[in-house]
Amino acid sequence: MATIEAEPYPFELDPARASLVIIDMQRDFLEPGGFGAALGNDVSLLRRTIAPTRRLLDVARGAGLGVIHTREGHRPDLADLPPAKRTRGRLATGIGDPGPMGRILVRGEAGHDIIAELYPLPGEPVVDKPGKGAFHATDLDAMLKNRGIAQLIVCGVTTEVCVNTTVREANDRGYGCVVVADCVGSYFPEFHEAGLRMIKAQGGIFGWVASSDAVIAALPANASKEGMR
Ligand code: C5J
Repeated sequence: MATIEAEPYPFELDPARASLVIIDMQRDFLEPGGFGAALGNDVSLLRRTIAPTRRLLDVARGAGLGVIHTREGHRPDLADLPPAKRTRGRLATGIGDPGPMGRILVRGEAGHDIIAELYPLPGEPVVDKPGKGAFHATDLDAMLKNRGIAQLIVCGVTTEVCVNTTVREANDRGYGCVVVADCVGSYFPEFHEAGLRMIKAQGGIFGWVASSDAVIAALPANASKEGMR
């Protein structure tokens, strides 16, 4: 066991039962030529999560932690796209339409893929999710349970949408979640702040919030180095 300095209070991490979950770090959300940017969003607000997430990912891989990636998107025939999601926002160009990097949020298209900086290694599961939450209509829960995972270290975008939804779903399923504050991001700074506050409010009603430095310090290789000092 190792202790992560977190809010609202320290998180007792069991590395053998923990997994790093990286939510929707997709080109269409993060790259300047993608769908998010085409909608007028400032992608630099999301891109600042890339370097700390890369560092945490390297340490987690080195520590032998399981890593799971998710991507939001739909089948090419859009059979899994609810009409209510397709029409939401009254966008001239929306999900399934041709976008700057292929059909928007459609599996197999360039923009749907994960950014190069955080690309999954062979053997790291990629969960394709049609919803905001990573548990909805996916096999994520089964994969975690089959591996004996009870704790999630959560990174990704966006803080108030897919990260928050996933953490709430995970919390209801009994997982302890630590959201890594500098490894989650939003196009809206006020929603990012509120999204983190909602998670750790009321004694950690949905989970804990910690910095990537604090998580890295608690991961096995580093925890043992701390112990040797
Ligand atoms: C995610 C979204 N990944 N904001 N999607 O947060 O639509």
